[in-house]
Amino acid sequence: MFQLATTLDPWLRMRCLKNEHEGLDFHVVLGNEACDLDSMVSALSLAYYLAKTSSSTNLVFVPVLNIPREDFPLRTESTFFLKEIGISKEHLTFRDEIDLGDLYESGRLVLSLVDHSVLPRADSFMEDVVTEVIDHHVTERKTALNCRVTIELVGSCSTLIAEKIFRDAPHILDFQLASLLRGPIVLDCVNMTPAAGRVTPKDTEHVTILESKFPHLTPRGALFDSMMKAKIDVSGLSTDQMLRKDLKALLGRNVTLAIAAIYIELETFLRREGMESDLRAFCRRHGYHALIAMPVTFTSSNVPVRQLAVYSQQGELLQLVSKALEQATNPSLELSRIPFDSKHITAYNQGNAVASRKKVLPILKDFLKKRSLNESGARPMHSFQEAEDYKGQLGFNEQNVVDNLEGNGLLDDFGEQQDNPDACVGDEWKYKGYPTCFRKQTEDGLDDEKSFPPTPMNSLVEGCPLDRGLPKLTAEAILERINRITVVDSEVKSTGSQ
Ligand SMILES: [Mn+2]
Repeated sequence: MFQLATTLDPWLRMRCLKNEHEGLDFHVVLGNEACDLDSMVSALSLAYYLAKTSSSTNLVFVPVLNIPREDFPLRTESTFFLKEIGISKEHLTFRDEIDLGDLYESGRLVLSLVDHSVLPRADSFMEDVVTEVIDHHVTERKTALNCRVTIELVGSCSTLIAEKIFRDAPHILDFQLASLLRGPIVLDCVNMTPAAGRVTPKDTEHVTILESKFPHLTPRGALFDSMMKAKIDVSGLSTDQMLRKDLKALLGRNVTLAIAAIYIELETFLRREGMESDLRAFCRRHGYHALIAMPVTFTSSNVPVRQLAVYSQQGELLQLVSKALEQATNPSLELSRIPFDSKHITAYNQGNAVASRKKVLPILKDFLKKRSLNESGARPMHSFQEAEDYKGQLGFNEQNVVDNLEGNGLLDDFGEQQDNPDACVGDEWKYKGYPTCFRKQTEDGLDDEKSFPPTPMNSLVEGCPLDRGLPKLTAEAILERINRITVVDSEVKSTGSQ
């Protein structure tokens, strides 16, 4: 990629020299807990803008990525993008590297929020130092005298930051900052394709200005394609990271199941060195009794190939879960055993290639419910109603532990998406970072408490458009899929999702 001397990365490096900041006050620009590309870029670019335009000498401006550093490698398109534009991840500040609570308590903190407008519950005590909000989601935030709120429902929050910079400080724009700002806009707006229903005239206007000022920016299409590829590239991830990238957990009474989407062939996955000890460590570390891995890959003609593996250290549980999946009829997964030499793993090819994780989850929920009922004692239920009532006491719930893979709408699941500008594309990781005591009544009448709001479409294994194959990244294929997205999206919206 064409590069010029830049000031942004060196500026970020200075943020890291913490001992330089003693006695200073902090103005932190905080992205949302999903820490998708848009959130990250909005935080970096707004903090840079503030630093370059502030006359204050006792304020240090710090963009903070609202995840632990440990989780950053899971955001594969963000790590890819930063590398492309020459910003070192060593120069970033993550949430676990700055004690915001401490700064707040000592009266040294000011906050700007980008790509979200209200602090999550765990952070809400800092609400009174929020002086600025820039967001592109529908919000219930009340305007307050001491807080400047800019909310516009554009395709990408980065558009709003770009607008601010064009308007107030065009002189700070250099090649790197322009590259930085354009990336999430192109990604969130599905390569600025109107049919995707995400791009607004303001997004297009600002991308066009950036491109006219910096004609050597990577062509849009190539940038979009490479970011899409990076999104599902798990080649650099450890087993633990690969499993955490797109994970759901089902909590039964005494059993917790993890269901992980993975994007490489099962054989390749299982043959990784030290795999069994990795799986054991993964389950132990996160408290799972069994893991169901659901690889999805694609043939050269983009037909999805699904496989499935069950892992558990507990022989009986392994057999029971495997049997439940083998014998499922609604739908039948059409599993055929792949010989694999381990007493802790059963491996399958899944003949039913449209049975996504969304279809597999109810099978496993059902398994957990029956198991809990069996364990709950010998007394038979006297009526169906009694059994139904009893189910409510099982303490069964589903936990969405996906906190990354901001799938792109082209690839993702539409079942649980939220009515927000990002839900369709780009950064639906948002809202999925940390527990928010989210409750919703599920269709089976159970009060389904999740640590996270519903998964917006974010997973290659969840189903929908991807069931028909990985999108070919040609203009025609994108348009064709986008038409589908638009339809599904409006359906979801009309049902009042969220
Ligand atoms: Mn966003």
